[in-house]
This record gives sequence, structure tokens and C-alpha cells, in this order.
Amino acid sequence: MNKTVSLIGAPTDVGASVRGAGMGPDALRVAGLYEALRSHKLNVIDHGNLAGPPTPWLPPKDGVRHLEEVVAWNKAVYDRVTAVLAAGQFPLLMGGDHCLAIGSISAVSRHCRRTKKKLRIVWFDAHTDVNNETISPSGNVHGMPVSVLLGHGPKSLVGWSGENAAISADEIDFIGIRSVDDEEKQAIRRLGLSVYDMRHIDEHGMRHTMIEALQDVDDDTHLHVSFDLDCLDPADAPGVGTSVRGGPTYREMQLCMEMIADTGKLASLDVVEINPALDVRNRTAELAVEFIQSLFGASTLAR
Ligand code: 6HN
Ligand code: MN
Ligand code: MN
Ligand code: MN
Repeated sequence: MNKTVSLIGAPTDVGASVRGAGMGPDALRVAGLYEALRSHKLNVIDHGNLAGPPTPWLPPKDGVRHLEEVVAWNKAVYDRVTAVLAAGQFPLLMGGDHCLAIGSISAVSRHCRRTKKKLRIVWFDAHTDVNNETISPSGNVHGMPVSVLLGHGPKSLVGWSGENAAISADEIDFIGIRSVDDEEKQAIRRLGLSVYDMRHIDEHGMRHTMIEALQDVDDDTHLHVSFDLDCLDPADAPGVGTSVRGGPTYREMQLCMEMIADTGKLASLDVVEINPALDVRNRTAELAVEFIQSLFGASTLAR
């Protein structure tokens, strides 16, 4: 039976620093995500967009911006991802900003525990998103999801998977990192996170980096990819709110996607931080669709 991919739109910028990521789901639809997946012989269901509160656009309170609205959006994501996984389908979350990974990965974590799968996460990003409400320089929750998933953050966001920590530090690898806040650096060290920053990629090459990141993926693994489009170089992906120069090249990123497809273990995906208001003719969403096709096994020669 062919795999069924469920597209879940979460049109919000509630955790972001600039407006516009809420248009991400439609940008991906306009770029032909549904048709692209269908052309790879996948069943695809577009569930449309989840509903949630508007972004109030207020300053942080107790170190966090829009906590109540962030909780509401993530709850909607958590419930839908849970339902899609329970139905035996592949959840593809179309964000929205990266705070939504709290809901999606909490649901994935609970599912893995229930089905006795080993969870592995690859986090593609320019940033590590491991701030919390006491150290974040901005209060924007899109800079905090990893910390929350590790069990550190506002009470109303922590513990959704059934455990205080949805994931452990050894279950996540970061690729493409080149912007980390000062106190975030200390948190990374304290937590013992595997961060493959751009210097590592420059020195060892993307192939070697991905071999390391994927080394303990086995038959019992549920592999989750959290793909923040600002991981890419802004020359290729200008439509993001927090761009940082010096990212992986187009070919390096294609190689990542192809190596993940080769594992055959990809089981859930977040595609986040696409901001059409900052983009040039939907280029970033179109690029995302290309990479998603590679994640699902498109390759130059094999069919
Ligand atoms: N993202 N480290 C910065 C902050 O505000 O915490 C930027 C975070 C960016 C988050 O792109 O998903
Ligand atoms: Mn991110
Ligand atoms: Mn980022
Ligand atoms: Mn590792």
C-alpha cells in the first residue's frame, strides 16, 4: 500500500519576530506541494488549515511573547498530528513559524513511546532554537522549541508528550547552525547537544556530517525532520524572517535530503518559517517543495 501523506496547515506567525510566516501554508500550496507529492505515487490528503487566535503583536511578558496564543496553536497542531499518526499516516506540518515544532514533536514523541519506536530528530536551521524564557533575548517562542521539548520552558508548554521531556539531548542533531545567542551557547554545552555548525560542515563536508547525524538510525527508528527554511543560504531562500548569511548550498541541502530518503525511516516532517511577505516570487516555497520531493525519494537517476 502506498504511503499517505497528510498536509496540515498552521497559518500563524505567533512565535516569530516579524509578520508573514502565517502565509507559509498557502505559499507551499501555490508552489505545488500537493501535486509534487502525488507525482511520487504518494496518497496525499490536504486537511486545509488549522484555526487559532490572531497574533496580538505585544512585547514579552515574563520573558515570553504571546504565550496564550502559542499554546492554542500548538494544541491544535498536537491534536492533528496525533490523529494523523494514529491513522497510520505521515504528518507533514506546513508552518507557520518554528514554535509549532513543540506541538508536532510532542505528538510524535508520545506516538513513539506508544509504538515502541526509537525517536531521532534532524533539526535543519541557522539557529539552535534552544533559548528559554529566562535567557531569550527576544521572547519569541520560535527561538525556544528545542528547550521546551527538552523539558525546560513555560509550564503550559512543557510535558505534553506525557513525560516532562518529550525528547532527550541524544535524540536530536542540528545541521547548518550559524547563529546562537550567548547564553544559548552555554545551554547547548550544558545539555550536551550535537550541533553540526557551518564550520563543521565546511571542514568535514556535508556527506560526512550527515553520516554522523544518521549513524544510529535503524529499523526501529521513527525519523522526524524539522526543516526551518532559514537553514539555507538567504541567496537561495530569501523568504524567511531571520535570515543569516553563510548557509549550506543548494547541492549540500539536496544531499541531506537524499541521504535521509535513503534511510527509508522518515516518518514525520515540519516545514516552517517560510515568509512570503519577504520572498521573491515564492522562490523559498518552491525551493522547499523541491527539497521535500527529495526527502520522499526523488533522485536524478533512480525511479
Ligand atoms: N527560528 N535566537 C533568536 C531568538 O530570538 O531566540 C532567533 C531565533 C530564530 C528562530 O528561526 O526558528
Ligand atoms: Mn528554527
Ligand atoms: Mn531559524
Ligand atoms: Mn547524534
